[in-house]
This record gives sequence, structure tokens and C-alpha cells, in this order.
Amino acid sequence: MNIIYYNDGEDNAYWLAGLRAALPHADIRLWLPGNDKPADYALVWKPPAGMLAGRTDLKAIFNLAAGVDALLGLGNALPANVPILRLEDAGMGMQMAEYATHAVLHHYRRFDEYARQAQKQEWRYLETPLKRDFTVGIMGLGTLGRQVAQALLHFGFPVRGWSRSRQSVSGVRCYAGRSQLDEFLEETKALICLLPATAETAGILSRDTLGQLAFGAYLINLARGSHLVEADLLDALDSGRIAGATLDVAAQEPLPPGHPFWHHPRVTITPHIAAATLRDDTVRQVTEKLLAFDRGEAVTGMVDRHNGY
Ligand code: NDP
Ligand code: OXD
Repeated sequence: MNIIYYNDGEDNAYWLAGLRAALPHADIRLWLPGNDKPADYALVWKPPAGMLAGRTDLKAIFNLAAGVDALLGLGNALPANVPILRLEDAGMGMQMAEYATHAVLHHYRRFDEYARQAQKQEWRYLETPLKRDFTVGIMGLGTLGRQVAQALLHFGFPVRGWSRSRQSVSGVRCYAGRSQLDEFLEETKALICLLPATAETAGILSRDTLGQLAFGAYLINLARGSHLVEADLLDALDSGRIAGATLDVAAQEPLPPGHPFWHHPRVTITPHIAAATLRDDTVRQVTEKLLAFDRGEAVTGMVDRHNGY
């Protein structure tokens, strides 16, 4: 079995050692420009267009991440009819639950305000809202959104979820489709975005959406920068409609020097680290799926190119 591999920004020696140990009978090679020797499978994260263009020899492409927007963004450079599989959880669900819980609790318990008070040596109690009045809304009730929902339910927050098709998650009030978006947003005090980046979800965190949340709501974007209309968030922060935001992703990554988010007193920025792709969990999952797929068995995590995720 021949496998080509490209993993943007990762330690290739470390990853290749893990992959070769898990698939000892495969010939796994790091793809380099000009290398067009036939291959059965491609394992990729943000590959250059030249790697996959015209490769009708491939049986499947494995995306070494949950989001496939970068891969599908290759457009015609992506061979048609070659199945694409993405990572499902692979250790990211727990990390996402940790991050989202931290962000929600940090805001709910008013820790930023306590930090500002401490700078002024001010010892003053601030009231915490009742949990029942602090609804958390999760956009995207997929592999990661569900785990975030479960973590927040554990702390007693009312949790709502919104998805494309109707979902059912124990303890979560579920909404589906554009027709139920307004209802989902109203009364939401903390909005978490865990949607895939698709044509339908681009710019979904806009003036309109933010304007429908409870006044003074908090925004947590853990998905992709393309979901957020950044100027609309800055306006909503200025007007007080949005109390603050935690953003793990940005339209341009790394966030450019001088971007207003860097110094905004009510914006917390992290460098796309909410849930890292862990080598060992990833290698285990990809190996199991690849071998099952090769035997002709059904596997989960198949990407629907038409839907974009
Ligand atoms: P899934 O595909 O499992 O879940 C996606 C969810 O979004 C599903 O519930 C889906 O609905 C819903 N959805 C898709 N399109 C729409 C739409 N148009 N309207 C409403 N709901 C929609 O993805 P994951 O949970 O695995 O990952 C989600 C995203 O998180 C990834 O695409 C990636 O961008 C991001 N991510 C970010 C990381 C980070 O470190 N910041 C790390 C990992 C992922 P339905 O259930 O009906 O299909
Ligand atoms: C992913 C990511 O999509 O790390 O997996 O952003």
C-alpha cells in the first residue's frame, strides 16, 4: 500500500514515525513538490494544490483535522469522486469541552471584572446571575458541539443547540435550520460557535445574529474565523450589546499585528488551540479507518462535498 502524507506546520519526523509504526507494511512518504508517483491514499492537512491535482489513482483522502474547509477550498485541484474522510473527535472533544467550559465559566463568574478590580486593589463582591437565567447556545451539535453541551450541562447551565438537521441530545433544547435560528438565539447569554466553515455558515456571526442574543451576551468562536464578521463584533462591543468575546480563530491567522482584537479590553484571543490534533489519537483513528476502508467495510466520517462538511 502506498501512502502520501502532507501535514502543514507539523513535525513530520514525529508524525511519520507514528504512522509507520501503526502501518508497518505500507510505504508512507512525505509528499514533496514534483513527487507524482502513484499512491493509494493521501493523509493531509492543508495540502498544496499540486499534491492532489489529477490524482485519480487515490482510493481515499484522509483529512488530518475535523474541519475540511481548507481541503475543499482546493476546488478543481481536488480529484472528483475520491472519497474524503475527516477526523471525528480523536481527542479533540475533551479539549473543546475544557476550553468552552473555561470560557463560559470565566465570563459567568466575572473573573475579568475581578482581575480589573484587583489591579485597583479593590475588594468587592460582584453578583453572579442565576444559572437558570444564563442560557448557553451552541451552534453546531456535531461531534464537538455535543461534548461541549454535555460538559456545560454538568455545571447546571440551560443549554440549547442549533444544527442543520434536527438532532436530539439529552438535556439540550434542540433547534434546526434557518427557520429556528431566531428562536435559538433569543435569550442566549453565551453563544458558542462550533459550525463547519461552509458557504451557508460564512459570516453567520454578524450584526443580525449578535443583535438577537440577550443584551450583553458573550461570544465564543471556536470554529473558523470566516464565521465572524469582525467589524460587526467590534460595533456590538462598542455599543455594549455584546459584553465580550473569546476568539480562538480569526479570518486571518495568525491574527495580524495591530489588529483591533489584540488590544481590545473585552476580547480574549488564543492562537487556534482550542482543540489540537493529537498525533497518537489521530494515527489510531486514521489507521483503523484506512484499513477498514481498504477491506471494503463501511466507515464513518465521510465528508459530503455538496454540504461542505
Ligand atoms: P461535525 O461535522 O461533527 O458537526 C457540525 C455541526 O454543525 C452539525 O451539527 C451540523 O448539523 C452543523 N451544521 C453544519 N452546517 C450547518 C448549517 N448550515 N446550519 C446549522 N448547522 C449546521 O463537526 P465537528 O463537531 O467535528 O467540528 C466542528 C468544527 O469545529 C470543524 O468544522 C472545525 O471548523 C472546528 N474545529 C476547530 C478547532 C479549533 O481548535 N479551534 C479544532 C477542531 C475543529 P447536522 O448535525 O445537521 O449535520
Ligand atoms: C480542525 C482544527 O479542524 O484543528 O481540526 O481546526
